[in-house]
Amino acid sequence: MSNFPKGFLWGGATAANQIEGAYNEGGKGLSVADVMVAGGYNIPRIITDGVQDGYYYPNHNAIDFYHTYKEDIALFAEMGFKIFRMSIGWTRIFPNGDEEEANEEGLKFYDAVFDELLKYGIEPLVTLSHDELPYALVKRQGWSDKKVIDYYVRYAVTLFKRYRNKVKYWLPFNEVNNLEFTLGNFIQGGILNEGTVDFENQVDDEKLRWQAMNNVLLASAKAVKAGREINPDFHFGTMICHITEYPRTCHPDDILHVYKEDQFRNNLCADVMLFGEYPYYAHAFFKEHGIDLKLSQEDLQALKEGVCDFYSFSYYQSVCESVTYEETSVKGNIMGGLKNPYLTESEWGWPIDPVGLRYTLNKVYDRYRCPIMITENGLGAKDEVIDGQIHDPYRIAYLRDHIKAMDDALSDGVDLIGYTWWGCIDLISMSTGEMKKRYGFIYVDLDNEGKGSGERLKKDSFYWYKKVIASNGEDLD
Ligand code: BGP
Repeated sequence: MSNFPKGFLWGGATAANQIEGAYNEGGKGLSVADVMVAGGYNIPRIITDGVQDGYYYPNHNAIDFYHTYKEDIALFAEMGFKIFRMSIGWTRIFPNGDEEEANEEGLKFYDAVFDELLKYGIEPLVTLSHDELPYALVKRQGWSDKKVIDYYVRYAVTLFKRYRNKVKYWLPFNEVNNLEFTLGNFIQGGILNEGTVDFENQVDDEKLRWQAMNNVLLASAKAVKAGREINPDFHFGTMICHITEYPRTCHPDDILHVYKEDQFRNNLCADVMLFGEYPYYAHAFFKEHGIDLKLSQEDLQALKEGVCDFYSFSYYQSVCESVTYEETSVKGNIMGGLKNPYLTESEWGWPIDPVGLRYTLNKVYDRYRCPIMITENGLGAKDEVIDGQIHDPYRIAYLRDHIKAMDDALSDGVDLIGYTWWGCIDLISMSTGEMKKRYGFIYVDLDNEGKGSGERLKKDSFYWYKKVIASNGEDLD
């Protein structure tokens, strides 16, 4: 007997910028994703100052979900999805981010998407901001500008009012803690050097970064409070990029190092979003680094009043860290860290660690004691089409092992309520801009240059996941 409770929310996850395409249709403005050119494994995505001739921007057309959503949602329904995670493109609603009036055409598009999902009994889970900050706000130093809080709250309230009877589950920000990483500076924070920059050469002004982070957390809290006033039945979740860290050795310095890393990397934002205040270790850090967030009484009150009610996170991998270990072999991957000799890796160098998922679920439940949803987990891999079929046993194996880990965590007593596999349909990779880094159960016939028919094909994993959902996690053969 599996431990999955009745009503467990099985589904898949996406983001507007990685699926919709139609980047300049329906009155949409430019977002950060629209100025990122394609990269590759270990090739950073160049960010251009506006859209420029001579570059290929993969998110502009993505997989064209803007025009194919009916067909795609029918496939999700066929798999038996109970929930579908998607984001709303901020610039479809407010093209420059700071308008007084919302763009009706954008709102209508999402009305149609939600209606389609609800027709099949699929619950929408909506991220308000998934790497889609309006580019016009980036030009004004993104989230480090306090005014962006008001623009975001206006955007959020517009959505809450419009969709109050269609959407119950909301995530204010995708991987909110990534703002603290260099990679997140541009994508999440929109803090940009003058002119053309790339990930490698991001400006790294620590004070500005924390100011931006604080503005994001305040914006989240204010939106959550406003949302609950509009519909008390709304559920709000954190969305943390959880990089589970292991000490590479049992040297006490390594244990302490990893503990501190975990606090800052994984816990800090969730602590604010679920406990309603900055934790003690953050105060100590701010003091030591001369960071003054200038929090007013009103701000402190806002953080308290706008706490989320469930914990959600992305889990792809674990990494090893050490301050004592002499590592001669290759470093970890995009998330840093050292290689773990006990784990295998994906073709893109991401360690595969299902036991780490059980460990992480226990760890976060222990800390927050609230319902938990895994809102991203998945394997990016190359697929081959042979006679119209895609055999992807590697994806099924990854999924099976992670579902077993969830089952084990449920038996440990963790209150896990849902699981949305990342990239349930092939989409544009966030870090590389590639199509060939495929996550989907549904194959999309497009290559890295956006060439192909766009046709959708069901992979073996499509049928496998369907069976898992139908048996509520029981049938994993
Ligand atoms: C997360 C992002 C997603 C997604 C995923 C996989 O960090 O929230 O948008 O893309 O990672 O990463 P990638 O697309 O780089 O393989």
